[in-house]
Order: sequence, then structure tokens, then C-alpha cells
Amino acid sequence: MRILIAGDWHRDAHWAVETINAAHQQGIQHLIHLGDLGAFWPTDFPELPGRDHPLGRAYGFTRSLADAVRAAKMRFMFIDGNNDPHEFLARVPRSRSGTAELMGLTYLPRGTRFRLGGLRFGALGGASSIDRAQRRSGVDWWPEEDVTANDVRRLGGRPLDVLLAHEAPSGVSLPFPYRLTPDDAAVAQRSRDFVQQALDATQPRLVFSAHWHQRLTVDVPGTTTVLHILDRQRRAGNSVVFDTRTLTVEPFIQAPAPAGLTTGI
Ligand SMILES: [Mn+2]
Repeated sequence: MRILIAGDWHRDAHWAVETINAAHQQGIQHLIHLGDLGAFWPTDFPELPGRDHPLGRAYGFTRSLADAVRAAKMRFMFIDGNNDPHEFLARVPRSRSGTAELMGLTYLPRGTRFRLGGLRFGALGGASSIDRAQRRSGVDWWPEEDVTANDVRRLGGRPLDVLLAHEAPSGVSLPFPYRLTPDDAAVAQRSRDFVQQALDATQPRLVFSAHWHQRLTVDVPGTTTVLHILDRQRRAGNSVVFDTRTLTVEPFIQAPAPAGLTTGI
């Protein structure tokens, strides 16, 4: 089975629709998104501010995404990043398998385990926003964004083949494209340490991360795990094709969008 893995779309409807359509054209029926998707953002539900689960009344990015996924008959799964509506996602009822089904999209809460293509997957979303000083709590930032010890506990220690995280494990040193204040660096380090703890406990063959807006493939020191970090939207390294049979990870070649493609905004 080939799975498209992507992350950090940041509510970019045009990019989302283009990527989903391109994957569909290439016969890919599964997409896993690594967070900072921005679906179910409060402003996509202007008629029902603060209400629970206003499904079917979404506008903007959430509408465009759900419509594209439905048209492509794709199975679309996502974990949370930092820039995701954590308060809303926490309230959505869970299915028996622990996922949350919303408008044809499947949210994988932190600690969710599932099987796909014969492999054992684990989900561990979350990260800290380095620009949180410019954001407003409950409007475009939620304090639940950071990875916690409880999240790691919920995931548990049984072995995994693939760990899906938004943040990158702390055992890998990254070339940071941003200047972090000491406070921000300390907060980011905590989330990264928790992802590393989950990695050490579950010993996956592969970890997919996002968040740092760069494309990297690196062996995690002291482990047999290979880490793939994906770039943000509108960059060549934003998505990869993961083959569950061969465990290979290939670049996703995305043809330019046809003229007149609607973004649905
Ligand atoms: Mn992020």
C-alpha cells in the first residue's frame, strides 16, 4: 500500500486540494497528515461560535478540504500539531478504535495506535508554537499544544513500525531556521524530549515529523530508527510516498495544478 504523508498545510486550501487531487490521479488512496493542518478552525464555523461539533456547516479551509477528500474517495487521517484547534478536537467523540471521525476526515488523537498496510502505526501529535506571544488563547492558540508525559503514557511501550509525530525527537540535532528565545527553546525541548521518550519506548523503524519546515532524512543516534522530517506547504519536500510493503520513502512528484482549479474559498 502506498500512503501519501504530508504536514504543515497551515490552512492553505489551494495546496491541500492540489495535493489531494494529484495523489488521487496517481492512485494513492490514503493520506496521513502530520499536523498544523488547521482544519476545524473556529473561523470556519461562523454561524455556530462555540457550539459543539458543528458538522456539515463548515466553510473556508475545512469545507475545501472535506470536499476534496470526498471527491477523491480518499482515506484522510491527521494528527494535531501546534497550530490546530485543540479545544475543539478534544471534545469530538472518539470511535471504539480511539479515532475521531469528522466530515469524512479521521483525527488521530495522541496515543492512538492503528494498523495500516500490515504495519503498526502510533500517533503522537503536538508541539509548541514559537510565535505564541503573538497569538491569542482560545482564538488562534490553545495551551494544550505541548506534548505531555500523559500523551507518551497513552501511546504505551509496545513496539511500533511507524511513529507519526508533529515535533521531532530530541535525539536528533536540527539546523534551526529560526532564532529561538531561551524560553521558547526550553518549551520546545520538553515536547521534543517526550517524542524521543516515545521513540525509545516503541522502537519504530520509521518516524515521520513536521513542524520545522525543512526536509531531512536522518538516522536517530543510538537507535535503528530513521527519521523523516517534512517541509511545509508549497515546497517540494512537503509530502512523500511511503510504501508499506517495502518501507521505502520516495519524493512525491506533484504536477502543476490544471488551469481553473477551484480552491473552494
Ligand atoms: Mn508546527
